[in-house]
Amino acid sequence: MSRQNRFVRGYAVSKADVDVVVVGAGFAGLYLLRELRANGFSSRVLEAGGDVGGTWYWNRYPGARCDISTTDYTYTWDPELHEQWTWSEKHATQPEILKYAQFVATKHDLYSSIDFDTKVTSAAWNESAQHWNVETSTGESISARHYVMATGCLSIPKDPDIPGTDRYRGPVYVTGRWPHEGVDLTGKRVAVIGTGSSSIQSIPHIAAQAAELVVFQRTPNFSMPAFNGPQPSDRVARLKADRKAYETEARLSGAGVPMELPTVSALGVSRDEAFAMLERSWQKGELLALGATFSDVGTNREANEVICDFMRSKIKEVVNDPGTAELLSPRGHSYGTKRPCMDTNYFQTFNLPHVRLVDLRKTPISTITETGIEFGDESKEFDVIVYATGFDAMTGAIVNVDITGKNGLTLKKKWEHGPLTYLGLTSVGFPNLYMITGPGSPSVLSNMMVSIEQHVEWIRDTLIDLREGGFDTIEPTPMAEEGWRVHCTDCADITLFQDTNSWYMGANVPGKPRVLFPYIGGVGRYRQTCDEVRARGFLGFELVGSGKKQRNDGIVRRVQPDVDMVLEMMGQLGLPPIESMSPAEARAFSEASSAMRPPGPEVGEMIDGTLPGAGGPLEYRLYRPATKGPHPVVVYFHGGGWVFGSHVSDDPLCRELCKNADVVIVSVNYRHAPEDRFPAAADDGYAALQWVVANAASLGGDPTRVVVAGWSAGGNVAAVTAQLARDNGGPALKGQLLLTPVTDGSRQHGSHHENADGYILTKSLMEWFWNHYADPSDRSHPKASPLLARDLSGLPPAMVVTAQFDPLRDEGDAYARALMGAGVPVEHLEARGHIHTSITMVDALPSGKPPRARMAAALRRFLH
Ligand code: N01
Repeated sequence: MSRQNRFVRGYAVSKADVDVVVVGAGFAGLYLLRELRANGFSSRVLEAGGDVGGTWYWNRYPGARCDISTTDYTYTWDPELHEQWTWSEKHATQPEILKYAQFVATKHDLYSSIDFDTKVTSAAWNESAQHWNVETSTGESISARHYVMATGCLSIPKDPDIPGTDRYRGPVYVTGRWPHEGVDLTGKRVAVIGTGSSSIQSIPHIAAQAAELVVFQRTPNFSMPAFNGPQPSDRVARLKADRKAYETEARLSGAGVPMELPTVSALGVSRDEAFAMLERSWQKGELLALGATFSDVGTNREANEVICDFMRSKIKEVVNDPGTAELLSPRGHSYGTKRPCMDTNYFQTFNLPHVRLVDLRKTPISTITETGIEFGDESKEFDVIVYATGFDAMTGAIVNVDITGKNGLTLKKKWEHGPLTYLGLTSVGFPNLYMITGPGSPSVLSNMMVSIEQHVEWIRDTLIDLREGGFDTIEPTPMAEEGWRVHCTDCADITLFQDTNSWYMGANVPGKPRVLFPYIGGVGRYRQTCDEVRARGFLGFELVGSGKKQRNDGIVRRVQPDVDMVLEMMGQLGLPPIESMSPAEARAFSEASSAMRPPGPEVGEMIDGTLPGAGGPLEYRLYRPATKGPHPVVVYFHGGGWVFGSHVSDDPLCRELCKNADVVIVSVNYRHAPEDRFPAAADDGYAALQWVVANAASLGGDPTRVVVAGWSAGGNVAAVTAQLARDNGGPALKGQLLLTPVTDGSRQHGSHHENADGYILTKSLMEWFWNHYADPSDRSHPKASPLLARDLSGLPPAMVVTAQFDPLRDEGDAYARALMGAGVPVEHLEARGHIHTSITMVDALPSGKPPRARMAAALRRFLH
């Protein structure tokens, strides 16, 4: 029988030849096994432990519990379980969770397909046979079409990397490998090294038995009381009312647990109010509650510091000795960038007379000895040492197995500079290999149950699609994998994770690459992405079957993640298109939107005034830095398609540029269309420049150091003003800063079609702007279309910023190239993943910060 036939019919020729080998019999392996069987795939599960349960089989240290509520940390795929199993408390203990795994495995008769005490020693892709050869510690060779690593994210304890660990002659325990029969520490002198979740849970229990306990702490951690007890009544009520709706909400949420979305900035309320809000979250005793109190604690360090202060105040309240309280108080890393912990009387334990805290930053361990530990200038004897030093997380268990893909490439080698995956599920060069909750998926930043079920279902559905489509193999394309890497990095870059040495960043294992291993874009968005990949014909994958091949190359997420969220939110609001409004309505809409945004940073001074324009007085707003003047001057023109906006409408951007470039900014309210059509705006731009230079000294500016700048239609006015200044004998300019400028009224460029819809500025809105501003016959005039000027030489140095998903992108790019061609020095920044408006959204979209930093640097270069 051909392999193809066997695969289609879905039964095993022999135990040594199956459709799917799954490594690991934790919650992922169990559910996958059940789904594979239910869908006619022959399968084997290989498990290194002696029973099911995965992490809950191994982590038996005293006090081990799950810190996601049992309302949420529970399978959803078998509705009968909700009737047949009752969780006894809010946070289940390790023994209870293990019993649950055993109960499910028994109920669904899964044990018979699992080989326990069986490690995979190697797995190699056989290219000619198109299957995996899996070798086990029991000497078996198994061939499988598909190979799934369901090995968990925190399975391989890391080497404690402390000198002298081999010397110690007393008993040593590792929290992640705690003896099954338990350990009696009564009357013992115990050392615990490490203060992560495992340690924080176990320390109160160890202290209750030990005669003496010394805790060796390198980095203090944030922890809140678990307030364990009955399941949370509000969640229970919601589950009873509509379980399906609750589960759907969890699946589409940020972290796999239904939470109310925060809308308030931690900096937008008084400190007292912030602390009162945090207190309410604290009282919930839920791991995710504190972080979900405010909208900006994940991205804004100052906002995050509010939570840190609150948490430190709580430690001070319970720890009697102020010195110990301070030592236990985390400083120098943002809340949430190391896994926050939940405890029961952890901090209180340090009030006990036989418990001591040692600060390894002040007194590092010089060596472990035969009888104890030497640290600082002390040498202390211990009866027992407990290592709670953590795991080689996310990748440890995967690369621990020798996995060899195409052309002899091992996964370990491929990942030596960081894991490369597509969706955290698959990897180029390793056909038919899948990772459940692998690096590049939400995994440890989520309720693992939700993420496990999502991955299992995606793999199941993919295997069914392959079978139905007559395909034998699936492998991601290099473009898709690189696109996913970039997207994961974009997501990580807007958070505070990068600054902290955590296991999330691989920083706990010497030599491990420093990247954010899990995907931080959120459980719901991630699920939608995975679903989209399948719905779009396995976008980013190559599928091969006998005599057929389907390669659907592409990148699934290209827009910056925060920009994507804004687009989604705006889509949900269902706003009417601006081009369906009258100019007056559009102006009111623009003003109302501006009123809701963050104000931008403080500047030294803001003064409103009027200046003479080409057709009458124009309002302006002057922004002055807090530093000593006179300052160089930027004459700024706002965006708004010549129709709306004003001298104050780009306030946040002007403030930030003023502060960061240390310049005076004069933002001008040039005349607007349709009341004042072309060339009113252009003439006002030039008139304003002349007035500012003539009056620079009285404005606190330096008339010899002046730049024009503008965004969108304002970029058009700035570019035109620079040309008018060149052609009319001055004033001399030091530079021009053009942010996503309008440069060509013909609108023939490809980006007008490519990005016609969906990115706020649309093709039809641009047409509406032009129709209000200029007659078709005027649009080719260089005062309307600076790109069409016959000569661009002799213009001041420029910085041109264009955005990837902007209809105006190509005309901005063309202007940058044309300036360069004319010998003008140009810095051209093509902002990847940005849209027309996103770079101006100060303090709202963190991904706009790097391009704006480049803009401020350009101004400094032009002017200082
Ligand atoms: O491990 P950790 P863990 N010298 O890596 C210290 C999950 N979990 O087993 O921070 C001295 O967090 C290290 O110090 P530092 C959860 O996701 C969940 O506690 O690197 N100290 C740190 O203090 C959790 O995050 C649950 O400076 C050394 C500690 O050891 C993850 O598992 C319960 C050292 C390690 O902390 C891991 O938690 C338990 C050295 N050489 C765990 N090396 C629940 O759901 C390391 N350290 C409840």
